[in-house]
Amino acid sequence: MTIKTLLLLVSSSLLNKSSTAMIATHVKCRGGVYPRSTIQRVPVVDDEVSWSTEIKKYDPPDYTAQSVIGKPWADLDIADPNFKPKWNSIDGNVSRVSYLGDYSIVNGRPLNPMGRTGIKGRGVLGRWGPNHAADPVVTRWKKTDGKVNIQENSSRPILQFVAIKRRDTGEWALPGGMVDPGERVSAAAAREFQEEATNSLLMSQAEKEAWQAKFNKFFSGGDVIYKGYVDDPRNTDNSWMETVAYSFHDESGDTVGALQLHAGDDAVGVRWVDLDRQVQLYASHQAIVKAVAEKLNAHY
Ligand code: RP5
Repeated sequence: MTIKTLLLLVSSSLLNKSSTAMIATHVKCRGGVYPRSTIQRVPVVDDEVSWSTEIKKYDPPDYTAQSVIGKPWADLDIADPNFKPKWNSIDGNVSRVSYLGDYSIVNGRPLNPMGRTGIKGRGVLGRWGPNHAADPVVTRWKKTDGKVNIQENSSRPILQFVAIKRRDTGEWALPGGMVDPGERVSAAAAREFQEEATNSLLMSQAEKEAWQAKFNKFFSGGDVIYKGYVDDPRNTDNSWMETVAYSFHDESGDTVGALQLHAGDDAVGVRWVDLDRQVQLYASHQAIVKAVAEKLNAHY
């Protein structure tokens, strides 16, 4: 399959001073079997992704996983008379606003602004429309005997970032997660790091507070590195992931860089990974770490 529209990292509206890499089209949420199911997506070739391209026959399966139905953290069924969402708005303490601008509602359902995915419904996602996540990119310089490692070919310093191995797909990923209703996105990024990459879930309340006191300053100084759509394998025509990714850099390596990592919650592994173009990551995380490398003038 030619992926002529894939690629592109185009810069868009800048947040703070950091550049925001945008995903030009989605690939990982097209084709194949939908995650945690036996439902086959209908194939959608590159030229058919956009809703503005008319397709004679497009009749994808309609799938909402049993695991989200009736859950307190999830929306009601779209046809439930008690479900009265305020699309494209802040709806109580749930944000139904997309970073991509207003999305369309067709036959009562929000339409994925990036186009067709070969499956409709909500899949395993909790929200119809945008599902908001936060991703922390925690970095330090790679050092040997206290000296920063310089990569021979690029002559640039090698950056390391914290990655977790996801329990659901087994892929390496940023230790991100969903923003809780009413939660500040930046707070969610720090909380997710704590839950996914440290042993905070085993800590007592006092230990958690001590951790927070120690790392509050570090995690309050993050730069927004990306804000937008995520090419997440769970996306559907009516439900999709969006994230804000924050870069938290430990220049000296003495703060978070010296932390003992511990896989928690949804992770089965955690480690410092040398950042370069060979790194394969979940969803759109590769584009995000690349943007961090560029921002810090690191080897990639
Ligand atoms: C990705 O899914 C986001 O970038 C974030 O890393 C993650 C959030 O989902 P869970 O890890 O909570 O499943 O799209």
